[in-house]
Amino acid sequence: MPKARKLIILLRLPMKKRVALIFGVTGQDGSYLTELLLKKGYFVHGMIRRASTFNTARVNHLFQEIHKKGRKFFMYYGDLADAGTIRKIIYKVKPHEIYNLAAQSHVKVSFEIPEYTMDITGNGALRILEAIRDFQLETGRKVKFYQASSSEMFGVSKPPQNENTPFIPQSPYGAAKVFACNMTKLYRDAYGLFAVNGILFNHESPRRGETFVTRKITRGIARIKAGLDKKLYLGNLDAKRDWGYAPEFCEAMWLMLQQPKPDDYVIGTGETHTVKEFVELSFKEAGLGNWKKYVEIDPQYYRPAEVNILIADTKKARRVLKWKPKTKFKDLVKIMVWDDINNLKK
Ligand code: NAP
Ligand code: F7E
Repeated sequence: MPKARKLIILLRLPMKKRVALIFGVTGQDGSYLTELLLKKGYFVHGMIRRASTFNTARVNHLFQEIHKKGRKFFMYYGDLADAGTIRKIIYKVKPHEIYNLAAQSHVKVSFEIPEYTMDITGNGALRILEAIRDFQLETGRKVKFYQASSSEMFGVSKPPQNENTPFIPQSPYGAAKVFACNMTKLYRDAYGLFAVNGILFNHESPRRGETFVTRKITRGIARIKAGLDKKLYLGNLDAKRDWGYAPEFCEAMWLMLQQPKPDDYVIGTGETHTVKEFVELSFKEAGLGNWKKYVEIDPQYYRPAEVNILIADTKKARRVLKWKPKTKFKDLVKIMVWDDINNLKK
C-alpha cells in the first residue's frame, strides 16, 4: 500500500481515549496543564475545593457547558485532606494519568501553618498513592502518577542541584515535599507503580499566585504605574532563584509520563538571578526608572530559614526527555510586567 494512503487510514482511526485526572487543577500549573492536555485530545478531570468565593479564575476560559455533547473537561469537589473523596473520584474517572499538583504551596506560609502544610502537601500525596494502589489491584488497570516535587527540597544543598543532590529542606513546605517525594519513590520501588517526581525549580507566569515574589513585584509595579500605590514592600532581595516559564514546565510533566520507565527529573533553566535583579529589570521594563525610589524592605517578609541559592542541573531532562527551556529571564519579566499593567488598565 502506498505510504500516503497508509497515513490517511491511520489518521482516520479513532484515537485511544486518554483520561487524565489533575489534583490542583485551579492552580497556576493546573490551568496550563489542562490547556495542554485538552489540546492533545485528553479527557481532563480535575478536583476543586469548595470555597465561599470563586476559585476557578484560571480555568474559567476552559469550562464547557454541562450538557454540551463531546464535553472533555470535568470538575469534582474534594480536598487532599479527604481520602474517601480522592478514592471515589479515581474510581469514577478511571484515569490513565494522575497529576498531583495540589499543595499548600507557599513557603513562608508553611512556617505559620506547618501541621496543615504537612497534612496537605505531604500526606495528601500519600492518600493519592494509596488510592491508586488499591484501584490498580482491584481493577487491573494501570495508572501513571506524577508528583509535583520541588527544588525547595534541596534547601541549602550546594548548587547546581540535580537528581542526586541531597535534600536539606529549610521549611515545613520543603520537608513535606521531601516526604511526598520519598513516598512516590517508595510506591514505585515497593509496588511497581509508574510513579515519577518532577523536581521543578521556580516557574512563573501571569497566572502566578499574587503573593509569590515575582508576581508580587509585577503586580505592585502595575499599581504604582496606575497611581494606586506609592511603595512596594519586600523581604530578602539577595536570595537567588532559577526562574522559568510555567507553560513550558507543564510540557515536561507530561513528557515524564510518556517515558517507557518511571523516573525522577529535575526541571529548570540552569540560570540563577537575585530577587533584586528581578526587581531592577521589572521597574526598568515598566519605564519607572530607579526601583530604589519605590521599594522598601519589610522584615515581616523574611523567613525563619532561607534557601539562598538554587540552580538547576537539567542534563538528564535534556538527554532523556529532550526537554529544554525556551523563555529567557528577561522575556519572562517582560511577559509578567506587561500582563499586569495591561490587566489593570482593563
Ligand atoms: P498553586 O498555584 O498554589 O496551586 C495549588 C493548587 O492546589 C490549587 O489548585 C489549590 O486550590 C490546590 N490546593 C491547595 N490546597 C488544597 C487542598 N487541601 N486540597 C485540594 N487542593 C488543594 O501552585 P502551582 O504554582 O500551580 O504549583 C503546582 C504544584 O507544584 C504545587 O504542588 C507546588 O507546591 C509545586 N511546585 C511549584 C513550583 C512553582 O514554582 N510554581 C515549583 C516546584 C513545585 P485553590 O485554587 O482552591 O487554592
Ligand atoms: O520566594 C524572597 C523569598 O515565595 C522567592 C513556590 O512556588 O518556588 C516557590 O517558593 C524568594 C525567597 O518562592 C519577598 O525570601 C523577598 O527567597 O516567590 P517565593 P519560593 O519560596 O522560592 C518553589 C520551587 C516551590 O516549590 C514553592 O511552591 O523571594 N522574597 N521578598 C519574597 N518572597 C515573597 N513571597 N514575598 C516577598 O515579599
